[in-house]
Amino acid sequence: MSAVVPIQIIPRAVPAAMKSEEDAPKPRAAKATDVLMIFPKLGTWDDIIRDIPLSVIYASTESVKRGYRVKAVDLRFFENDWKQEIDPVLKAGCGLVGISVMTGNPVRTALEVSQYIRENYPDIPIVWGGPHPTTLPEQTLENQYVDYVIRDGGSQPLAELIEYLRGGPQRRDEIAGLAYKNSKGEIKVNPPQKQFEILDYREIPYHLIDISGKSYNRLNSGELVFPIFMSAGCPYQCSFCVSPAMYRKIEGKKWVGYDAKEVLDHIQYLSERYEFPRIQVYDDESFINPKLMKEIMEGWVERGYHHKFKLDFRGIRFNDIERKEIDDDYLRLMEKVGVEFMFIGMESGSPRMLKILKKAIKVDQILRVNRKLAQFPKLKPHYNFFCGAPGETFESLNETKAVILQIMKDHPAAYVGHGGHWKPIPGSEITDTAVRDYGLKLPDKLEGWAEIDTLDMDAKAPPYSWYTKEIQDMIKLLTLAGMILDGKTKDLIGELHPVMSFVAHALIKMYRPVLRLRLKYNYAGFFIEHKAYNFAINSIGRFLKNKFNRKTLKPVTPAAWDPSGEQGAGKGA
Ligand code: B12
Ligand code: SF4
Repeated sequence: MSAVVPIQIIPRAVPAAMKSEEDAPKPRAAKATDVLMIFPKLGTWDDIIRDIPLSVIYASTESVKRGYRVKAVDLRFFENDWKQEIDPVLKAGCGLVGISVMTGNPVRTALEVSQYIRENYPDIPIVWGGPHPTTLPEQTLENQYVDYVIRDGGSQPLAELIEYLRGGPQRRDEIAGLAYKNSKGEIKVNPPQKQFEILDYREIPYHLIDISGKSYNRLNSGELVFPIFMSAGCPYQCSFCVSPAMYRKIEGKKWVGYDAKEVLDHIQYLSERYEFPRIQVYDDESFINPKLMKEIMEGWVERGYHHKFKLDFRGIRFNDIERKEIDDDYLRLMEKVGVEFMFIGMESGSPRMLKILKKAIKVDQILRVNRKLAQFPKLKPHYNFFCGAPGETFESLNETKAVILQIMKDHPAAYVGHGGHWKPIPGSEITDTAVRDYGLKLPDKLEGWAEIDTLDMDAKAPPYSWYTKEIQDMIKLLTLAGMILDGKTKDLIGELHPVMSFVAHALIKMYRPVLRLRLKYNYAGFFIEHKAYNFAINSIGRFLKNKFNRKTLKPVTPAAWDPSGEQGAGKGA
């Protein structure tokens, strides 16, 4: 293997008549593959939620429409053999490699892939897209292995970048959302896109990935959960979330609901091509316009989808459920539709923390809505919360504890999240607060963000200046409460293994009174159960890894690519 080759910027001669180097003839010609889109390994999440890599599919839409040769590979299905998988494509000639990157562990694996490509195929440019580079384009580009960043929706800018690289008339300084290093090595960040990227479902190139429940499912259940959007954007300003920063660039309304008929036709279109029993709406906020959602739900029932699919929402808020339009009839309609899991952000049970988090909800509202939902047993609320954001104290955690216990009492079938430590996600307002007011040091290099991963329940508490031993103990207690007091752990294990489920059920039942006593006295001394719990979770992780045989589950490989673009488009192919 050759040594690390830093970015090669070959200065181009600029004829005098041209305005800038952007006008200069481009050096590249059409390649066997115009872009190889890569979804990297995420880490622990890969065995828990392995959803379709929608990011690389959506971002390829305009490129496929224009007839560019696009291949996609999902590295979650490979161990160390991922290099053999991408080598043939890169060797045959590839104009660009695109990688989709979220903050945390995906940064590590995306860097590993980028380094490999740079070292072995130094002429192939690399573009990163996704939430991480979107919020930190400059720092991402400072890394020697990243040549381009595309911020926000990737479809249009990616196609324009390909056109530029193929030597077409496209200028790269005119591609909205693109950031790059110019010929002097300076980082240039073009103005962002100012409209939401709303794609025509007929043009989304789902065929780039071989979609089936065998490969894409949760906890290796074999059940394909098809993700779709019913709206774009979110008008709220929660301080812990990246959405406000992302949507600030959008001109006009920060939320757009999709046409009801188009949403229903999209589902029809998918159901003719794939087999899936469940749909998850990936929207940030689905209920800004309850009338529109009602129209979708009525159409859903008219078309008989309620006999075919379960429907889960991840963007639904406590205040939505208290709107006057969302009355009992509305909730009954949701039950009829087959709505099951509703992920509702509670975030904290402390009035002070809710203010800091700018969640725009109140504690009494949380409790009221929970009691209301208890009357609709088919709807399963899953209330997410987290601990330890700047401003958190032992008292505020105590308030969260009280709310969790009350929720469980009022609605024993409800789920609460697993808690866990707050992490500084770049772009969120509260991350800036932590830096400004609490002296938190953020990674000054791209690779540092790989350490900011949230799925580390057993890891040591983060070294935040506002953490005390009391806070850390309380977070341990709440994390265990979030997993043990509701039926989540038992239900999840039930899906994995009947014997394991029976044993887990018995243990959880025996342990609950002990945990309740601990919670009553806020006592986290001799916390061997916490260690035992982490051990059990890690064992389940290993079990899942073994059960998920990557070699036999590989979805479409670049080598199997068919220029007609038809591969994998059949039902559960
Ligand atoms: C599904 C999902 C997950 C899944 C993973 C998806 C999968 N395929 O299995 C799981 C459960 C693993 C997950 C985990 C987490 N997630 Co998440 N997740 C989402 C969610 C709901 C949908 C992602 C998605 O597919 N969107 C649809 C696609 C089309 O959008 P997209 O990914 O943004 O892609 C577009 C552009 O970004 C761009 N693009 C993306 N990739 C590329 C690549 C190239 C080359 C180009 C040119 C363009 C491009 O083009 C696409 C459109 O054309 C989003 C919220 C949302 N509505 O998007 C949050 C979101 C991505 N998650 C977020 C967070 C905070 C997390 C967690 C940290 C949560 C936690 N508490 O643990 C973890 C950390 C992940 C990790 N370290 O591994 C944040 C982003 C934070 C960040 N900076 O990365 C989001 C935006 C939610 C939010 N508003 O806060 N998540
Ligand atoms: S947490 Fe949800 S409601 Fe709040 S800004 Fe983010 S997406 Fe919107």
